[in-house]
Amino acid sequence: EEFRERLRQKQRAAPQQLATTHPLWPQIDKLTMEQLGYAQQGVEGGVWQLFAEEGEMKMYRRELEEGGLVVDPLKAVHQVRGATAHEMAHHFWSPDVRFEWDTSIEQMTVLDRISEDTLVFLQLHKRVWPTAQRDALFWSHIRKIPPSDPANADAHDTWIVCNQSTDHPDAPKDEKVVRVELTVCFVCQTFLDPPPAEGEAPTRDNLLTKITYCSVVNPGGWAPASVLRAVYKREYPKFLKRFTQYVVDKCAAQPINF
Ligand code: 18C
Repeated sequence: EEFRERLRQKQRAAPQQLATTHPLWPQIDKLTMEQLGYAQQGVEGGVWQLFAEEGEMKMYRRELEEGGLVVDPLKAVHQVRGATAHEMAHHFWSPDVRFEWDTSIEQMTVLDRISEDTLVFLQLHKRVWPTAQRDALFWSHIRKIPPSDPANADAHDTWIVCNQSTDHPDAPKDEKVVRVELTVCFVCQTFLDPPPAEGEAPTRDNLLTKITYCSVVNPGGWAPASVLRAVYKREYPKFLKRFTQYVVDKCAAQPINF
């Protein structure tokens, strides 16, 4: 009970400062909630094909082309022990640690701070032979889902990060670099499993976090389908394994941050 009270105090002390007056806000709010619903839909029904599996991690894709470009939607699920949904989501969102885990990036700039939970990023990605180099310009929003939301079901708590391509006056298109279009969501739920003993505060051994990562990336210009699908198949599993291990290792010696 003492632990729960400390948690309640912490939540009262840090009210979310929402970007409700920013012109992008209605889009950010709508897309984030849509993506949460999309992430929580199962992968049954035959449209999703499993293409990578390692331990608890499973990755599915749907083959899809738009205007002759491969845009294959991806949906990945994973489970990790030892870190919370908040810790996972925070590290996925924070610009401070991006280079620690996203090996596809060459440069990253925060172009705008829409609010304390929403940033605009410009990223230059590594070039993949034989195609032009890519960049990505997107807003990135992190949010805790209210405990009363049905999306929480039997979870202890749920967090989401949603990334979506946007425009920005400080990032005109470069002739040599092709801009991708992306929609990405990263949803995490903490479960206390096994639950702590009666009256005991949870330790990291009680934390089980379920992760769903969905993305659709339109390459924005010519890229051979075979090269693109090979990069996709190699890079997504590498990213999710590396990222989750990074967060677990980094948080291991720190107090739990729900
Ligand atoms: O979600 C991830 N990272 C977030 C924070 O950076 C954010 C970024 C998303 C970027 C999406 C990909 C952008 C294009 C990348 C170009 C290829 C780089 C590969 C480098 C290999 C050395 O949401 C984690 C992202 C993990 C990235 C996996 C790579 C995905 C490839 C998908 C297809 C890319 C289409 C265009 C590439 C054309 C080249 C054939």
